[in-house]
Order: sequence, then C-alpha cells, then structure tokens
Amino acid sequence: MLHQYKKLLATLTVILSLPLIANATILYVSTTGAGLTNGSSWANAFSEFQLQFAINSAISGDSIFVSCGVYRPTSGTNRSISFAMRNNIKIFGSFQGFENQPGERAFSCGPCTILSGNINNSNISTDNSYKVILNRNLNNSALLDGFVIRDGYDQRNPASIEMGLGAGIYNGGSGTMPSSEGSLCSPTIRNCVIQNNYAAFGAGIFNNGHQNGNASPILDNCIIFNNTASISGGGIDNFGWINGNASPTLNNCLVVNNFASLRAGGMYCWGGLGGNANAVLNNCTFANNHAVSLAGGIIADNSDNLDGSPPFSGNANIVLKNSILWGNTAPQGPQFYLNGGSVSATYSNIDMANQSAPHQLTGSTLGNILSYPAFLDSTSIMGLDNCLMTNDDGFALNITSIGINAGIDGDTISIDLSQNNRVIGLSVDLGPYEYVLSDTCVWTGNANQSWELAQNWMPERIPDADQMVRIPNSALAPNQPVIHNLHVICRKLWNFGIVQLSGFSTLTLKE
Ligand SMILES: [Ca+2]
Ligand SMILES: [Ca+2]
Repeated sequence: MLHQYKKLLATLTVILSLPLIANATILYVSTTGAGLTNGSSWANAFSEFQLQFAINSAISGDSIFVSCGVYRPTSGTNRSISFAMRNNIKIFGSFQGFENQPGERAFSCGPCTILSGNINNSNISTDNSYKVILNRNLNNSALLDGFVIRDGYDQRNPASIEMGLGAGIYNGGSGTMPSSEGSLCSPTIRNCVIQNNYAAFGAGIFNNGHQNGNASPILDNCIIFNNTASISGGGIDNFGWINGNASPTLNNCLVVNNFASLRAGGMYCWGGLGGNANAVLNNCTFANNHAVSLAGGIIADNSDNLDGSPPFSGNANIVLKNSILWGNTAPQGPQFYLNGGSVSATYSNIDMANQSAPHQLTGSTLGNILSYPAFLDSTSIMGLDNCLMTNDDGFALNITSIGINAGIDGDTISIDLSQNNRVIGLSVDLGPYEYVLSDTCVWTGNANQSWELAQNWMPERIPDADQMVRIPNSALAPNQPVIHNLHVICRKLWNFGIVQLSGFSTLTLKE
C-alpha cells in the first residue's frame, strides 16, 4: 500500500514537474505489533513475523525501525528461512518504541533488538535456523544498525557451496552464484552483537567473495563473541579464494571468546589462487579466541590449495592500527598465524611472546606496544552491569593501561563501542573502547600543592578536558591546590565541565 502510494506520488511529481522530494518512509516493527499492524507508525507497527515483509516492502531510501525484543526468521520450522538486508534500506534496531529518529536510541545496555535463529524447540540449538541473516547482492548502502544476531546453527557439511558457512551473518558475494543473485555482498553492519552462532566455517560471519566475487562488508562498533566453528574461523571467515575478494573493514570491533576446532578462533582470511582477503582492522580488540590447531586470533592464508599447502598466489595481508591482539590461544601462532600471508600493525598492542618464526609482523612497527594492555576484566565481557557496550565492559581499558592515548588519530570513527566520544584526551586509545575518566576528579593533595601532579588527584591522574573537578576543603585536603602556569592551565580549565570548590577550600592561581 505504502509502496503503491509512493509510486503514485513519484508519478505525480514527474507529471507536475514540481521540485518536490518525497520524504523517505519509515516502517515500524515491534514484537507484538500494534493497531492496524501496517507499519505506518509505532502505534500501527508491524509484528515480529512481518519484519522481513517490512524490509521487502520498503523502497529505496526508506528505513525500518524495530523495537526491542526477539525476532525470529519464521514462526514455522523451516531452518532455511533467514532475514535479508537490502540496498538503500537502513534497518535500525534498539528502539524503545516512541523514538522518531535513530539518534534518539540510548543503547544503555547494548543493542536490545535480537534477531534470533532459535526456532523450533527453544531449548535446543541444533534445530535452529541455518543462517540468521543470509545476504546477497548488496553494496554498503545496505545498513543494519543496532541488533543482536544470535543462535544460528549450520552444522551441514560444507561440501556444497553455502552449506555450513556463516550461521550468524552469511554475506553471499560468490562469483559462482546465478547472475540474479549478484556477485557483490558488502553491506554495512553497525552497533551489532554477533554471538552464540555455530557453523563449520565462519560461525559468526562468513564473507563469501569466492571465485571472482566480492564480500567486503564494513563493520563499525560491533561485538563478535562466543561463536563456535566446528572446523575453522570461529568469529569471522573471509573467503576470497580464486580471484575473489573478501576484505572487510572493521572499526571499533571487539572479537573475543570465539572458538574453532581446527584453525582461526577469531578470524580466517583466505585469499589464495589470485584471491584477496585483506582485512583492515582499526581500533579493534581480538582477545581470548581459541583454536585447537593453529591461529588463536587470526590467520593470513593465501595458499592456492584447500589443504593450505603451497603454492601461494593470492593476497592475505591484514593491516592493524590502534588495535589489540592479546590472550588468544593456539598451539601454533596464538595471536596470528601466517600461511603465506602477512600481518602488519602500527600503534597496536600485540602479545608477541609466543609468536615463533615465521609468524612475525611485516613492515613498520611504529607505535607498537608489547606489554599487557590492562583490560578491566578479561573474564567478564559485560562487566558488573551485565550489559554490553557500557563503560564497565571487561575489555575496556583499566586506568593503568598503557593503551590509553597510545593510538594515532585518523581512521577513527567518531563514537566508540560504548557510545562515548572516540577521542578523549591527547589521542585515541587502543582497542574499541575509549577510556572514560571517572566523572569527577577529586583533589587529595597527597603529595604537595601542585595541580599538575597526578598523585595529588583521585583517581591518580591530572584532570583532563570533559571532567568535573572537585576540590574538598582544607580539613579534608590540607594541601590546597596551586596552579602555577596560569596561562597554560586556564586554557585547559576552560574545557572542564565544572570546577567545584567546597566550602572553605581554595584554589590559588599564579602566573
Ligand atoms: Ca531451537
Ligand atoms: Ca558492561
């Protein structure tokens, strides 16, 4: 109906030659649906099993708004039914159900709209959807933003193309598909969590650009965790074999606790036989991924052969910047394993301790750090609040971390994984989380009266921009602060949120 209306409107526009631009339509979806269930507003939202219908009904430029809750690909038992994105359609999740635009979403506890493959018996996973999302024929105008993608289960033998590949998101850009299916599949995935998926290869995400195809998605601010590959590529698998391309770009992504029974717990990159699998990682953390055989974190493989043997004629050159590779485990190449390919890294924090030759970095190592990144708590992805994408997440940086301000600005996006400003302080931090100073910096005067000495502050750090500063009175902090380089500090003071002087406290300013 809406579709027809817009077609009519478009026709009228042409006939009347008016400089009229039709507003893009928003289609609304909630779990229960509401009112007329025609998607025209939150009060008339489509219901759970109309989500794909809404996506299919949209026309170029439209958006889909989906409220919190669980959405499955089908109400039936057919495991082959999946969600699918579309070009020039923006699909936004994580609305409470009153918002008018994506910017009003809070993400106070990570994404709250869940695309779940848990169909059939809800207590078992082996009967779930093979792929929660099955994409084809997409460029990066196709956007998915604000979703959890979970519970896909594709245990099928990967002898046949697409079977057993990518249970969370399968990006099908293989050149072997019929032309109607396209040979490009490079969508944009943003603010998403891909978890608890199971497949033979690429359990979380499989980017299939095999044989003259291209599957090179952009992932911004995503978490990929607890995915299991019964063979290889627990978190992500990039398959560019035979003149294909599978070269995703990941910005501010956390890839942790994924598992592979053979190779590459975190990410497989295979660009053999003239193909390309050149993943670009900016401000990403790969940690605690495990592979039983080799490549706990990442494999760079450009072997021409299925068994990984020479010759090597393609490209699997992975480039890391402002990123962390730490605590991944495998008998060989715990952080990364080179099978003909390369890994290069600058301004990154990589555990090289058990990286025996030839599994070494290529090229410049400018700005790299080899010591422990000091995560808040690497045993707890969510932290105490039990929410992802918040300041207490376990893979955020501890105040003592050498990764704070250790990155180089440039290819950073403006918001970090917890919706904080991406650059706080002198320069960007390593990994997906920008270190956020506690709201208030309290003067202690523990050492002396100098404003510019970290030991005089709690937490022990000189106040920076975006911070509240509180100065207790002299009974609590006998050494009241003195600012010496007034012309310098005043410029900084201008940036403080509040400088709060308690009763009878003093702040002395000296030129
Ligand atoms: Ca089930
Ligand atoms: Ca948290």
